[in-house]
Amino acid sequence: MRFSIVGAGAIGCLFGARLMMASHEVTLVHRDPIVVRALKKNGIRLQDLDGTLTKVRVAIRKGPTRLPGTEVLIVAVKAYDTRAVAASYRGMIHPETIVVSLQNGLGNVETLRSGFRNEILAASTTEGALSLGQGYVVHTGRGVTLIGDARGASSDASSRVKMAFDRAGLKAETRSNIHGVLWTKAIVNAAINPLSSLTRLSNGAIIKNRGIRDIAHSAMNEGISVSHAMHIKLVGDPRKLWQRILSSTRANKSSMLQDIERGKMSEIRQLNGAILSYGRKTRVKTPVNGILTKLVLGLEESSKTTKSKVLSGFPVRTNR
Ligand code: KPL
Repeated sequence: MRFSIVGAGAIGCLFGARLMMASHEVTLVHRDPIVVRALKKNGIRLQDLDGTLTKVRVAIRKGPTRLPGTEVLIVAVKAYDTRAVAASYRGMIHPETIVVSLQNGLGNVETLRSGFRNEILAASTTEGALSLGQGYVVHTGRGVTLIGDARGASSDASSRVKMAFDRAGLKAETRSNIHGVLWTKAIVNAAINPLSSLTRLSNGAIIKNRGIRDIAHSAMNEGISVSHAMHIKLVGDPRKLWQRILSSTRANKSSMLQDIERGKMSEIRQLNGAILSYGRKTRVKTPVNGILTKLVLGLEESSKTTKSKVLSGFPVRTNR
């Protein structure tokens, strides 16, 4: 199959490398010329679960760009960049191309619909991926990727993408209730990512800490109440999934902690922030998600400043 992947972060590189190694055609697209240059020079460096390092050559383009011949376009950018992707690719992608949102957070599919007339699938993954620099990714934990048609229709496209992922060693399953999957995962991420960012603890350390577990459970209970008020059918109990994800990605730093450490924006608005705003709409109280949102917004602010100081010795704008 011919894949294009927009977003050469940890997840984009992990999926790109694995699909390439399974003989699919892959083009990675990234908007930052520095990342594009690094990937052109070194390819993707993938460190496997057993420590093996493999260099994988992929085609890399600076985006936004036309991607003729693409059968599947995977959107693997951060949730706060989805709007920019939808706007900049409007009218550029062949109508037959299947678009797959492989992202954390709520609202990505709805945002992609504003820019793509294509069939849109949503995918939610629990694969652990840690970025060690441009194009250098460590696969820190095996997970599963659930895929489904965003309109809830049964789709041949979901099965084909699932098969391609499976053959690439990325265990995948199709789901008809993909919105329930996305909500369940968002509730879990909202109880891992901000807590790991605020404490700087790895996923494995979080699971051992009683106090953090209590906060995580309160955050998840609020998310569950909001999802009920929204008539979303969750897929399993988020509290059990929380436990499972943390133990299978022990060695991982959550994606939000990775962003904070780089002085980048985080996905707090699309996780706890989204639960908070849906809570307001449905009149469900979400004080813990509210506090976590405000704290991480503060953290974003301070880590931006810290990064500037580290870079130059005095505060400068980093434009990232
Ligand atoms: O989705 C993740 C993330 O970091 O965003 C998990 C699965 C929690 C892995 O860290």
